[in-house]
Amino acid sequence: MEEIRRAAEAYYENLSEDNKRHARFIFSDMDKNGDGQIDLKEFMEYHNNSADTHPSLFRALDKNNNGSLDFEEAKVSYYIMQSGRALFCKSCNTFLTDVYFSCFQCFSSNDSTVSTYEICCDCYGGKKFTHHEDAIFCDNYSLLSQSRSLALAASPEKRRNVLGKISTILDAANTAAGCIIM
Ligand SMILES: [Ca+2]
Ligand SMILES: [Ca+2]
Ligand SMILES: [Zn+2]
Ligand SMILES: [Zn+2]
Repeated sequence: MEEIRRAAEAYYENLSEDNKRHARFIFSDMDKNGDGQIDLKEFMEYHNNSADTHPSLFRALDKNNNGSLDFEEAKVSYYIMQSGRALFCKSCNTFLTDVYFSCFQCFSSNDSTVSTYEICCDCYGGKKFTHHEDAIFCDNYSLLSQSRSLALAASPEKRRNVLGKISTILDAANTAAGCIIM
């Protein structure tokens, strides 16, 4: 989780003043009783309409374990939501705080209906998951470098597909960020 916290801090420092205000706005919007803290109930209610939340995410965000999030802790939540980093283990459903493994075939599939399959180190190491038999799992770091070699090794046409896919992902991320800046 420490890694995500550091990334969130760097991300926040590079936000425009408008976006920082927006992060503040989201925080006070979540803080229904206005006590300057987000408790689990407020957090879950706020994210009610989205599937990308889970109490394990809240617990991971609550750095000092006092059962609520102050603004500093909530900044990390803002980053996770904006960057699409809200990933949960497909097997045990816990929030993937640090390194995780992902099925390479599903990740690099050209079929947009195939969803990615991520699992935590415990589930992967303990073989506590069911996925297609021939799955090759890569950790998130090697996935990143594999994506590059995949893009470089692919035929020009396939490369366009890979790059197209990446830019679609980036577009989606930008649109998501753009939507709530308004
Ligand atoms: Ca509150
Ligand atoms: Ca706390
Ligand atoms: Zn797991
Ligand atoms: Zn797979």
